[in-house]
Amino acid sequence: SDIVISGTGLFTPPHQITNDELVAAYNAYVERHNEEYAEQIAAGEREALSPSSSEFIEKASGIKARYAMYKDGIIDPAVMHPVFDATREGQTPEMVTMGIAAAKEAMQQANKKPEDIDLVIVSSTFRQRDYPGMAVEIQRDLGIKGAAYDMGIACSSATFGMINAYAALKAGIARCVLFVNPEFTTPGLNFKSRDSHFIFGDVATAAVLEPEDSCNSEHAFRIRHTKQFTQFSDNIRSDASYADYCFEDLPEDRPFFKQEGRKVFKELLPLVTQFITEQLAESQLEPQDLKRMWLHQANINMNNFAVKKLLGREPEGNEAPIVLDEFANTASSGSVIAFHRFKDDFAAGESGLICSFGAGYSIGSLLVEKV
Ligand code: CO8
Repeated sequence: SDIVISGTGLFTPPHQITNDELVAAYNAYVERHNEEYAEQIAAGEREALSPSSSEFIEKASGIKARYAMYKDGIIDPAVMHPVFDATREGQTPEMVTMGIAAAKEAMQQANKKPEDIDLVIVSSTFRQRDYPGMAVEIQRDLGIKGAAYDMGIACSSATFGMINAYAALKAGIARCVLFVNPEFTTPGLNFKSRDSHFIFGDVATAAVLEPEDSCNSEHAFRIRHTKQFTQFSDNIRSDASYADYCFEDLPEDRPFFKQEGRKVFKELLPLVTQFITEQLAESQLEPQDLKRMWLHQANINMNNFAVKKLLGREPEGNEAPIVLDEFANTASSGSVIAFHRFKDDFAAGESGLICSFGAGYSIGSLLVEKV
């Protein structure tokens, strides 16, 4: 039997932060910093910080706002990070709560009850705890029997996670998979960095995957082809490690996301367009045959560039929908948010591509067709 994505879900965090709010906090922080170190700056011993701007952010990235689980600390110039309680024994990490909210919507769309599911895959950029697995906690909380595990590969965690679900179903080792993709990115973002403070937001997505035989959902998309690619690059990097306590004098910005944005743009785009061209050719398709491309949501200029290269013209209407204006970059979730939001107008037999690209480098893609 073919494998289908029979439902998807989206959890939107409670707080929105606009560019203007974020920039106001950053610029107040810069002013404080430059006042505090005025003497050293004047003596040439320390560099003055420059202000950020909403115009730059929107023009360079297409981002207008982002969602956050916790807003107050992020927009407080004296704090500049989300403020929340550490998860202690018996308490539930945010990523589990976020994932369950998205999972419930996906199960509802797919018409599935906990007893129908026998594998839970949580795939995300970060893990709030190394073990026990967040997937196992979600499995317990939803009352699902069978197996559950965590995995991740940064920007392509969502597509690689769904491809893992597809492979487990194809191999017959699972009957119905709940894929959960919580991206609690704000604690991993350096809100004191002008180059990156605007890039990420929090979100969770989820999907149910199963053989077409058992599917009783009107939302189903058949997976026609999957493709994965990785090539080492540390142009996008975080050095945070469970062993960090062993070392003294680690730099303050060690845990955070860092990137060479220009290099990423330049190196990744040719890989992405070649990858998509190859994947479509392997399925005897041309880019023009797709109704829609639900692409990774890191940068609007990057997506427009990729689509233009593939179609030979600018994207029209909802051919390559953008959600990063509202959500910012959500690590691996962007292409799934776009799929969730922009899939209801498909007629049977129409095709589209869910494709992520980013840190690793990694590219993951599922060619799907409306059942
Ligand atoms: N405000 C005002 N000016 C600024 C700001 C700012 N905030 N930031 C930089 N500038 C200035 C620079 O100083 C520079 O000035 P000058 O020309 O005088 O030196 C000028 O603006 C241009 O700077 P850049 O060249 O850096 O600007 P770009 O046009 O390249 O835009 C972007 C920067 C938006 C970062 C862009 O390079 C980009 O998006 N690149 C693609 C990156 C990408 O796709 N990355 C993948 C992201 S990784 C991912 O998706 C998941 C990873 C894991 C998640 C981790 C979660 C925390």
